[in-house]
Amino acid sequence: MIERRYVSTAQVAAALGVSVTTVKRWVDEGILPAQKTPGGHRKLLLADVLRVVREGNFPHLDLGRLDLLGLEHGLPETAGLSARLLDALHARDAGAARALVQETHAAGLAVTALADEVVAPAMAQLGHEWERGRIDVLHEHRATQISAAALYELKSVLEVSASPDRPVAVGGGPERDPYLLANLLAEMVLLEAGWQPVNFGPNTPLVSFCKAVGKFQPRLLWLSVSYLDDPAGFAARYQELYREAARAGVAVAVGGRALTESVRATLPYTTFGDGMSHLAAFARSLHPSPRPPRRGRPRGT
Ligand code: B12
Repeated sequence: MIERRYVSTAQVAAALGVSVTTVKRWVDEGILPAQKTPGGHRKLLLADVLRVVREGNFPHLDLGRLDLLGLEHGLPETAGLSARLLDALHARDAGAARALVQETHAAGLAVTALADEVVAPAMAQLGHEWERGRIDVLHEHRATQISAAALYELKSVLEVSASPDRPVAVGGGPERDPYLLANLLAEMVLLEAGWQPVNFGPNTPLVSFCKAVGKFQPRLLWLSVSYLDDPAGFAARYQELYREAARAGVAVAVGGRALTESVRATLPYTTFGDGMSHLAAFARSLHPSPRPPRRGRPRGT
């Protein structure tokens, strides 16, 4: 059902147009995470190889060597993937949702695109159907749980290949905001960007984030705000959190539909983002991920 596709160092060397020794050195330098088999062989997760492909520039790239059926024709459009996810959610087909999430990632779709171009549009469509009375709030809850289950499995794949020395980020949603998916995706995007995210999830009192800043000494705090029943009360408590973070030199990234322009105008923050691609770009600006050495490196870097 869930394929964690592994490829050999020889396959990777052939696909990237480099020697097996180079691939082994990249593994030893932590640029290409790998698992060692009891026999001492290095097993590389396909998703990691495709991530390095995305970050590097390999003039002799030949993905066909990784015999990934159908990749030479490129990934399907994300709009099509989002429609497929919506179909799975309508049908309450958890298996189809899991397969879609796993396979698109294994095929090279970044978590940021999965979040902004696949999951968010599919859930937004469900929201419109609820608003028009076509579906019940029950479907929204079930769709959230099915999507979350598929994402948690992908998160475990991302965690396997995470390198040891990563900066810490803490985050979640404020009190009385029940929204789960945006925070889970923020956590996964930060994992993919080489961070160690600590997600407190939705409905977390802002005062607890103040404590988390002291306890976890993060470099980054994210806040996803999808629902506010008391914007003024939130702004007052948030000011205290931002002061705490600023004192500790912690960058604060905020986002979410409830942070409208008028609400944002009352808040200090380091960065605001409309989508997870903004969070990833900001996180990478604070902590650039290590790049493959010279051979295959983008021109001029
Ligand atoms: C699922 C859902 C629920 C579920 C939540 C289940 C759960 N545990 O998560 C439940 C049923 C609880 C719910 C409740 C309500 N809901 Co509701 N809900 C939704 C729905 C369908 C999907 C939300 C979701 O998870 N989307 C997926 C995430 C990944 O996408 P996203 O939130 O857009 O986040 C993206 C960006 O904002 C950004 N982002 C988000 N956080 C962050 C953080 C950072 C740092 C950055 C950089 C970026 C960023 O990136 C994300 C990915 O692209 C939306 C429809 C929609 N348009 O999203 C309606 C929707 C948000 N709900 C709505 C409403 C009205 C409500 C209720 C008030 C209904 C009611 N009367 O009770 C309540 C309010 C909450 C409450 N107190 O209960 C309306 C809001 C309308 C408005 N004007 O804002 C919507 C838009 C539906 C609609 N079309 O009318 N809801």
